[in-house]
Amino acid sequence: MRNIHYRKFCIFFTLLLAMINTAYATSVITITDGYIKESIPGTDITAAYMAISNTGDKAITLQKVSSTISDRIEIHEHSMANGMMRMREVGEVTIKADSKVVLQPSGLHLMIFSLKHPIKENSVIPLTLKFSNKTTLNIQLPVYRYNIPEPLQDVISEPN
Ligand SMILES: [Cu+2]
Repeated sequence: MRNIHYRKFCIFFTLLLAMINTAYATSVITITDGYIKESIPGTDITAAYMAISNTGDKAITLQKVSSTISDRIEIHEHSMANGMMRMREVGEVTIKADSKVVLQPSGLHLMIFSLKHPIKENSVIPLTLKFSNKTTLNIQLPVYRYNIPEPLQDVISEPN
């Protein structure tokens, strides 16, 4: 019973915030500053970034990301290994209680593979985020040009 009520509350909040600006929130999770980079001509991959805030008193994990534009979205992290910038899949991201995690160029990011069509600046891309507290957030991210600020090569040279 309590759970059903909570979900209704989340949906209400998500819709309300979607109308006001590009922040998305449940009662404890807030997504801000989200964007996707324009896909690079000739490739079918790109990356998405955002800040995820958890104002609750328990850690919450982002477990899965999906979208109509791709069947393969992974959570990645950049790291330095032997002086080289590398990316690896981390599977999920945990946001500690009362904390914020920022997905940003050269750090954690959402790697989007096998785009079903190229994505261009001035469009908006839907993403669905599934969290460990049984919350699902549907968000819309603006598309920005790829020439800011992450080195292009990091997106192209995806190690498998
Ligand atoms: Cu990546």
